[in-house]
Amino acid sequence: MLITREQDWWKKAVIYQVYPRSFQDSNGDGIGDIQGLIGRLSYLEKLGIDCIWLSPVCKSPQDDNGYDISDYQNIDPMFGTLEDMEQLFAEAGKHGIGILMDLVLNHSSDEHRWFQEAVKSRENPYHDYYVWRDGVEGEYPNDMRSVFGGPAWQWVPELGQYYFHQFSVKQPDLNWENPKVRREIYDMINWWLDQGVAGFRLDVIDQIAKDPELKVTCNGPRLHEFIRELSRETFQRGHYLTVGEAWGADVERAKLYSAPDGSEFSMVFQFEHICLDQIPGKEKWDLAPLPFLKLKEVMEKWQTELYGCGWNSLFWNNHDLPRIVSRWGNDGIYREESAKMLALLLHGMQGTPFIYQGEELGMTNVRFAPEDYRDIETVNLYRERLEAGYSQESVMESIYAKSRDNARTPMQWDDSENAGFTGGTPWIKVNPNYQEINAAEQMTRETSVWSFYRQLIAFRKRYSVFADGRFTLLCREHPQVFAYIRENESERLLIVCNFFGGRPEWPAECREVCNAGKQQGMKLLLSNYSDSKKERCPEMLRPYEAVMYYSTK
Ligand code: TEU
Ligand code: CA
Repeated sequence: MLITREQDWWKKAVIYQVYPRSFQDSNGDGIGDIQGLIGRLSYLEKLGIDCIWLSPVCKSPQDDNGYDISDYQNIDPMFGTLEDMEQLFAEAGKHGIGILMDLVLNHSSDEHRWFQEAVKSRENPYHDYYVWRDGVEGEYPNDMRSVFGGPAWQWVPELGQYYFHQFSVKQPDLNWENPKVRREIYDMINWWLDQGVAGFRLDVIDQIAKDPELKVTCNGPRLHEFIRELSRETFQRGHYLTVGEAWGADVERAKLYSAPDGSEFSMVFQFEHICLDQIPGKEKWDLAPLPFLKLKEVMEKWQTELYGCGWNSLFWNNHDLPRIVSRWGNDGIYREESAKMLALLLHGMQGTPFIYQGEELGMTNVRFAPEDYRDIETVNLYRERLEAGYSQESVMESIYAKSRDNARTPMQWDDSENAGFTGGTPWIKVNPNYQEINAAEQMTRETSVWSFYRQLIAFRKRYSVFADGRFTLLCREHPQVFAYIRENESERLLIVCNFFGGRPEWPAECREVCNAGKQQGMKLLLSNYSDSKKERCPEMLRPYEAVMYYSTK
């Protein structure tokens, strides 16, 4: 149920990310929409989530699936109207669910009226809403590259200038050094606050203070000055959940972003754990195995160093990331066990959990034919790497593993055609495994991934140790087991996860905790195997076995 909007309400909340174009189509055009989402609010209420993070639905030419906004205060017709948004806010409220809008403030669409004015002349009042450099055609101001491939500079012959774009050519970077830009943005945000949003996710917010001369696109010198002004001018008028996407965040910066005084955001999405299976200095497409001991070390660091002085988001998935059960779990015979293990491991930690649509079903990655991919990043990568001489097989292996479209195949509602997502032709193909993996089948099965997530969400609301318990890592050097304790003055959780498919002995360090716990009536709270022992720890762990014990102190 919706948590009342008192201070720090979001510390007990669970958030569900909806990628609207792939969630539920209501009018048969093959694209998800706001009315479709309204029709699925009771599903989300049953799951028990408190807020929806809604990926962008504002007007956009859809060059980057809506992360290229051409009108921040209107809704793209493919998703619906402002009236549909008003209905969503009202209906969601009746289901006890708040709405977080996705603010894309680092760049606009080149079809935004600001940019349409900016390219008219160097003297136009909107010209320096963007980042321009004089130049000679073909001689880029420097060798900076776009995240989506190609130069980060685009020549405008009529002006004899280049504009800067960290993402696609149709996503010109906004110039945050210009106070008029900041004022326009704050006014827009306050308008959305007046509409009744519960908060915001802020897209690549650590890239807004850029200096292309110095090739600085992340953690620029004025970043926290801008964020504090933004927070002061908007969010601090109430108690909102604000989460910044910060690929460049380390713990020290996260302490600023999530300072308890509310001077910046509630929290950030940091990606240190997510990047561990990437080869340093290489692109995400160059695959590497996950260094498991490093994963434990990184997650322990974030849990312990933000304790009492900041706040974590907790996530494995989003619309940019491959699905975790395929990436670090087992999407074969142990798909359900490993999906539940990954969920229990994450949701036992301190922070606000974010569930990405379909994660609660154990949805998997997909292996499409090249022509079936839709994401600009994937399409560009395929072309660029083939042109660079990579074999098609190696390029496709990278795409199967890391394409953002892995997360963007339509939500699998039931085993009817197109998984119940649309009555028309879906904008992107449905994962062929929808007849085995879908919500309808799982909502009535107690042993389903969906039912497991529902229990985890309920426990977070029931036991305060989930929100305030101190984290202690166990079995630090164990090559297969990720185990930890959470405890406050009156409660203790013991979480033990076999991260792999082997059968390790129950670790001695965990046995000590179990034995001590027995005196305190430790009981099994949750397991991903239906026959796990209730009162005592097992002798060994089965493939991907994950258990959560609870005791009072
Ligand atoms: O993503 C930021 C971003 O850099 C990601 O695109 C990431 O670098 C990439 O996916 C790694 O493969 C945000 C949005 O989440 C993303 O969907 C947008 O494409 C991007 O910003 C531009 O708005
Ligand atoms: Ca539609």
